Amino acid sequence: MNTNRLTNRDVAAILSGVAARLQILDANRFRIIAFQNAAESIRNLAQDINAVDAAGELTSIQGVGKGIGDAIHHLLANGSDPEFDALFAQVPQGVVDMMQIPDMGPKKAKRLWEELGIDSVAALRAAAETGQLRDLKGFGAKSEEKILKGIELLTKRSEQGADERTPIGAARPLALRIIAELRSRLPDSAIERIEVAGSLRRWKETIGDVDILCVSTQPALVMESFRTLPEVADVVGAGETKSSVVLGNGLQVDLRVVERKHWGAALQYFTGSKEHNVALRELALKQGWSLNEYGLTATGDGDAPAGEQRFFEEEAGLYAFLGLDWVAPELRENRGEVQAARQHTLPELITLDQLQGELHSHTTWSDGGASVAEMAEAARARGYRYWNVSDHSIGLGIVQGVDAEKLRRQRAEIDAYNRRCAEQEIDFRLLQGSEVEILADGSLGLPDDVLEELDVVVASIHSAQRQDRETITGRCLKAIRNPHVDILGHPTGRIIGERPPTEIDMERILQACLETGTVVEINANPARLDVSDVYARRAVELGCKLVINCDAHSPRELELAEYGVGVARRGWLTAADVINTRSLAAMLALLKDARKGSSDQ
Ligand code: DGT
Ligand code: CA
Ligand code: CA
Ligand code: ZN
Repeated sequence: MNTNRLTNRDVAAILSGVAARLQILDANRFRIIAFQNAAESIRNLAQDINAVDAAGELTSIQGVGKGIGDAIHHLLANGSDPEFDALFAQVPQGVVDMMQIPDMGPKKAKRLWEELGIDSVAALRAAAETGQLRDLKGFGAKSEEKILKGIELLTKRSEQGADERTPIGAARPLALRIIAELRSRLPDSAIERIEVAGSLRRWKETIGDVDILCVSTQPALVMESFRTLPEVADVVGAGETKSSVVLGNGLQVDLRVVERKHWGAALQYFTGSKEHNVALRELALKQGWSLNEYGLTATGDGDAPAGEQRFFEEEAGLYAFLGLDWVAPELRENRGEVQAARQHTLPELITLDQLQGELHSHTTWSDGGASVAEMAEAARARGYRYWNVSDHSIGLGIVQGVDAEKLRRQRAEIDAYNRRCAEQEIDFRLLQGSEVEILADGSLGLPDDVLEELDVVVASIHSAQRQDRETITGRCLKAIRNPHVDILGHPTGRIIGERPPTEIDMERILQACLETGTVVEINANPARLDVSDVYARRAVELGCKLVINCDAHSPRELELAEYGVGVARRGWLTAADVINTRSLAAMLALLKDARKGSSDQ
C-alpha cells in the first residue's frame, strides 16, 4: 500500500495542473475541458477519492471518464502517472503561474515562454521593467505597463493569504453597496436594470471577482461614476462599456453595460459558471445555434438559415428556447442541472422566507453579545416562530460555559419570556438547548441527565481539531450516537480562508446521522458555511435531514441566514429537507426524541 496517500485536493490540483499545461500547449479544447471538469468535481467530492477508487467507481464521478479514471487510478496507486509527469516536466510551473496574472491567457504565456524564454512571474516582471517585452510582436510599452500592474495585483492578493479568493460574506455586502451607490449617484433614467452576475449570483462560498451587469442608454456616465466610487483603490480597466476596478481590500469588480435586448443572454453568460455555459453552448450547437453573450446565431445546421439571430430580454426566454426550464443560478455548476432542466425535474429550491425559526444561537449566558430577550425580539422581528437558545456547555478560552446550575436559572428566564408571549397571544416560543462540546475523547460537555432536560441539543467541536481521521471521526460518531444529541453543529470545523476542515470522514458521519436521526447543520455564518453545498447535497441524497442555523452571537448576525440558504440551494435542497422550515410542532416531531419540547409545559 502506498503510504503517501493523495487527498482529493492533491488529485484535483494535479488535474488542474494538467489542464493548464494542455492549454499552454494548445491541445484539443475538449480534452482541456475534460481535465478542468474532472478537477472541479474531485475538488468538490464528498467521498474520499481513494475509497471511490478502491470500490472501482472512479468513472461514477461526474466528469470522470474511462481515460481520466485510469490515469487517476495509476496516480493513486503509484503516486505518479508517466503522462502527467512528462507534461509537468515539459511546461514549468512558473509558466502556469504566469496565467494567474489578470489578462494573461495561455497564448500570451506561451509566446513569452517560447519566444523570450520567460518561465516565471519574477522573470516576467524583470523583462517588463527593463522594456524587453516590446520587442515581441503585438506587445508594446503599454502592455508592459499592464503586465506590471497585473503582477502587482497578483502579489497584493497572494500576500493577503494563501487563498486569493474573497469569502462571500465580505464580497456580497461590498457589491450590494456599490450597486446602491451607483443608483443614488446616477439619475433614475441612467440605469434601467442592474444586477450582480458571476460567482456571487451563484452564491459560491468564495468570490474571485465581482461581476456586475447593467442596462443603460448612457454607458459613459455609468462608467465614469463607477470608476470614481469612494471604495475604488485602483482602476485596472476603463472601456466604453466595461470597466474593472480594485477596491481597498484587493477585491476586483467588473462592471459591464449591455443593451436591453441582450440582457437575457448577457446575464446568463456572465453568471456562468463557465462549465454550465459550456454545457449550454453544446446543447445549443446540437440544435443548430451558436450561443454567446449577445444571443443565439443560427449555424445553418438546424432549421433556421445560417446567420439568423435571436435575442432575449430575459434569461428564462433563452432557456425556454433551448427546451429547458429556467435554472436557478445556484445550480449552474454543471452538476446535472442542464439535464434536469431538460427533463423538467429541477428541484423546487428552498427560499429564505420559508425559515420559521432557528436552533443554534448564543446569548450573554456564554459568549453572545445580547440577552435572551434581545435575541428573541430579533428573531421575532424576522418573523420566526421559535428560537433555540444554545449557549456553550463548557468554557472556550476566557468565555464561561453554562453548566447544569446555570441552565436551571436560564430556564427560568426562558419560561418567563414564553409566559409573556402566551399572555399577549404572540405565536412565538423560546426553546432551551445547549451547544454541547464534543470533548477530545468523544464524551460531551454536559452529563446525559442534564441533556435529557433540554429541548434541542447541538453538539459541536471547538478544540483538538487536528486529530487524525480515525480519531476525529470516531469522536463525532460517539456524539451522534448519544440519544440526546439532536444536531451536529458545523461538522467540519473549517473557517474559510483560515482553517481547513478537520480530517473527519463525512461519508461515515452522514451515514451515522441518517441511522440515528441526527440532523446535519448548515452553519450559515459565511466564515463557516459548514456543511458545504457538496456535503449538503450528499446528505440529502442519503436521506438525512438538515437545519440552517446562523449560530448568531448578536441580533445582527440573524441576517446571515441568507448565506445558509445559499449553501442549501447550491446543494439542491428543498424546504422538505430542512427541519426549520416546519412549524414548531412538526419540527420537534422530526428530532431524535420526538417527546421533546413538551417538558416545559
Ligand atoms: P470567480 O470570479 O472566479 O469567483 O468566478 P466567476 O464564475 O464569477 O468567473 P469570472 O468572473 O471569470 O467570469 C464570470 C462569468 O463569465 C463566468 O462565470 C462565465 C463567464 N465566462 C467568463 N469567461 C468565460 C469563458 O472563457 N468561457 C465561457 N463559456 N464563459 C466565460
Ligand atoms: Ca467573477
Ligand atoms: Ca469577472
Ligand atoms: Zn455556536
